[in-house]
Amino acid sequence: MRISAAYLAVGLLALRAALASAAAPMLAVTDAWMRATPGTEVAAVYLTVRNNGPVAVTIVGARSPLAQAAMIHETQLVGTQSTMRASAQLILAPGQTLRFAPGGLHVMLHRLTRALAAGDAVPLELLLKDGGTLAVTAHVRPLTQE
Ligand SMILES: [Cu+2]
Repeated sequence: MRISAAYLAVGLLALRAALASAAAPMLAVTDAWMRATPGTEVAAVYLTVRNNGPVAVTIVGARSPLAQAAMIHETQLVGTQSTMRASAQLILAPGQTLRFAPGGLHVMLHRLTRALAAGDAVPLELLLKDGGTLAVTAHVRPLTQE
């Protein structure tokens, strides 16, 4: 029996699709946290994400059931002025670690459904370019946390 080239090509495409959708488990998120929010307008989530897989993974956004909108932001100093800009996509190379931390990258939650207190756990998802999602739980720390 001969295996046709066309059959092989379809098999390879299926394999590539399977690898693409497997991107989410290759990302490891640690130390996801945020400060307690006195109000419900905005809050910033910080975390560390590492790509343990063999292919680059692109993060294109975020969402949380506790916020009406979520965006990836980057804080930048322009002169003495601290500004935030939206980050359209973040590409993590194989083996790369990306830190979201105060003064830099953060997930901005807009219009929280309720105020968050120290000790609360906040569910969110990172959205990947391949359509996958990565579930993250951010732990709320006291407002004074640096
Ligand atoms: Cu922001």
